[in-house]
This record gives sequence, structure tokens and C-alpha cells, in this order.
Amino acid sequence: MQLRAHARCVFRPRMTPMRRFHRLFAPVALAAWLASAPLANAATDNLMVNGSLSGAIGNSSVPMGWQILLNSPDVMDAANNAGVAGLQFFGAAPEASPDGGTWVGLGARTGSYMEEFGQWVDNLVIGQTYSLSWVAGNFGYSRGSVNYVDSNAIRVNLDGSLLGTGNTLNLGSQWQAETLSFVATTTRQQVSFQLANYNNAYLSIDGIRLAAVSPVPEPGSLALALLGLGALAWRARQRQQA
Ligand SMILES: [Ca+2]
Repeated sequence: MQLRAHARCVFRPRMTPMRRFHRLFAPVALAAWLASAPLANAATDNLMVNGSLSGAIGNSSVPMGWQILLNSPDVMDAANNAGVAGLQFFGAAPEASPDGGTWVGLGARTGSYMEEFGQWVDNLVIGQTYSLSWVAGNFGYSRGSVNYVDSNAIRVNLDGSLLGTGNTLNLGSQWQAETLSFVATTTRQQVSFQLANYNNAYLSIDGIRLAAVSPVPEPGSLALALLGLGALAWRARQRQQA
């Protein structure tokens, strides 16, 4: 009883202009900060099955999760060119894949020969933008008079039609990161890879990743924002009680 009576008599100073400024503008500042909070570039999950192209070395084969769509792509690595055990005969010796392990080799030949592989992706959201990324190299195949060492590029098809191509790669030992994006038009679409041009070339692809590009703040930044809001509220309260 007495305490309550005492509390009622506590002296409350008038708000100073600075305090008024804080009360008015702290929420505005927070809202502005929230609006500028870093956006998530992509979901963490890869929608591709076995995007690492991990599998047994094999000529005319693709790893688990993938289908051959044209002719004979290969599962290979730096010690087994064209998916043939122990075969070297590269145009340029490959560096280890940034993705690790095995990858897929794709060939083309002057005229009309082309190799292609791909997979169907389920549970896409219509209207959602997706980012498709991979690494590629042009290590070629060179053995005596048989040379597949021309420049070429990775071509991506969506449901069998051209989506886009990566950079034109000259023969060399290095891998290059490439990316394309698309907006889903149905919930199930086929993503596939081949070479862009009909010339004697043999390119490598690995680390294929497909992820939704999301405009929603990541849980981490949202938690941080809530923490900030809590801190502001606490400070305002402390000031009021001072
Ligand atoms: Ca790999």
C-alpha cells in the first residue's frame, strides 16, 4: 500500500528533446535497417540430385540421379579421361575439381555429333526465380591424330530448349564457375547440359547446383533484427525510469 502510494509520487522529469528524438526516430531507424538487411541470395538446399556428379568412372555413363539424353557422356576424373580407367591423353592436364571427386565429360564433333545429360527437377514453385550454377573446364582429349581440343561452351537446356550458355572456354587446366537463372513455369522441369557448338571439343562439368533465389531475410538476420528491437526497447525503458 505504502509502496504504491510512494510510486505514485515518483518524480518524472519532462522528456528532453534528445530523448523525444530517440523515442520518435528509433523505430524509424530500425525499420530502415530492417529494410536494408542483407537478403538471402539463395536457399541452402541444392535441388539437384547428386549435383557433385559422384559416381563410378565409366565411359558412356552418368552418375546416379542423372540420365543420358544424347549419345555418350562419361564419368571421369583427372586420372581417367573420357571415363576410361587409367587413360590420360588430355589436351591440358586438369586441376582437381573445386567440387571434388568425379565429374562428367561432354563431347561434340564437327557436323552433328553431340552428347547431353540431365535430370528432372520436382517441387519447383511457379514464378520463383532459381539460380543454376556449375564449374566447367576444357581439358580436351588428344591422342595421336584424334584431337578434341577446340574451344566450346557449356549449353544449358530447360525442358529441351536453350536456356543459355556459359563462357566459351579455350583448352586449359583450370575450372571456371558459371551461372544462369530462370523463372519456373511449371512445378517439374528438366535441366540438361550439352556443348554449345558442333566442333571437336570435350568439356568437363561438375558441382551443379540449383537453388531458389529468395527475397525473404535469412533467419539469422531476422533474429538479429529482433535482438536489436529488444535492445532499443530496453534502452527506452531504462531512460524512462532514470
Ligand atoms: Ca564432383
